[in-house]
Amino acid sequence: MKTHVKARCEVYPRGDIKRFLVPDDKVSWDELFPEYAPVEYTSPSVLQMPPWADVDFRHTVTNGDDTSSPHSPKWNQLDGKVNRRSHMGSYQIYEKVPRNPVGRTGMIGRGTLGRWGPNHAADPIVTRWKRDDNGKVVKDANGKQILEFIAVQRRDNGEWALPGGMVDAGEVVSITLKREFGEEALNSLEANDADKKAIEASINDLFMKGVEVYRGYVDDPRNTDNSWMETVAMNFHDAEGTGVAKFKLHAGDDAVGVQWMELSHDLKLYASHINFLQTTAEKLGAHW
Ligand code: RP5
Ligand code: MG
Ligand code: MG
Repeated sequence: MKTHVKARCEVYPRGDIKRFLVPDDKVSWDELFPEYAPVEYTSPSVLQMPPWADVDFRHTVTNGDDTSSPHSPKWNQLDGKVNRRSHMGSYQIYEKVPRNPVGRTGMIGRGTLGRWGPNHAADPIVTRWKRDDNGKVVKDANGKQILEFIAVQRRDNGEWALPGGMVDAGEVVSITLKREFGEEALNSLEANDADKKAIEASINDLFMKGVEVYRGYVDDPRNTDNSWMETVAMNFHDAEGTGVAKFKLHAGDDAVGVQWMELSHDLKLYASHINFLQTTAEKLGAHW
């Protein structure tokens, strides 16, 4: 990703804190910007140190003469169970903290993100061909087949998005993809045991063969100069329309809505999800 736009949104999500405005030509760290005075913000819920968040290691604990840091993250490495490696290559540490590899955001601290540096997510892109009432695949004016994908409406801001979520510490991406899809698009968290088993089986079936569409930085409105989202987006395509078609969609957890959405270039979606969908359409030779 060459630049970011949503990561410079004027008002930071879930509050009224305003970022320092970064013009397009001052995003890159290579450009001098002496007036740059980013706002510092880390949300109170992150500072309470839930299990998914880092400690604020910059504040050292003084114990008599002994000044020791309670925590010193191992940057650019697997740090215990926490993956601090970036898909973008090695990131820089500047004034003790990681520096956003894409550039300035107008905010320092972690905002609402738990980890310093990369915060890893996974995005399942579940697709099928659009069909008419007789089950015949629909084509556009150029004879290209039209894709539909499963979109969820986010609880935090009402925007439509891929049903993605954070990779838990120690979790492998293939598990995150299935777990988040089950939670957000099929409401697996609230299903009874029998339904849970059925949901799991159908997801396992569909998610057996996926195609990686994107791996890297996400232009997410929660990003800061020191914390940012990264993802692995995988496409699971039901070409015959026989597998996913039987899924009963039911929004759950972080999602308040779920639907099959027709894919086209002019959709307005959360973060940089539209870019992952464009690549999906290209890979499948679909209408865009
Ligand atoms: C985006 O945030 C990722 O692409 C993923 O869709 C999502 C993960 O965060 P939550 O949905 O858990 O808030 O950057
Ligand atoms: Mg989730
Ligand atoms: Mg989510």
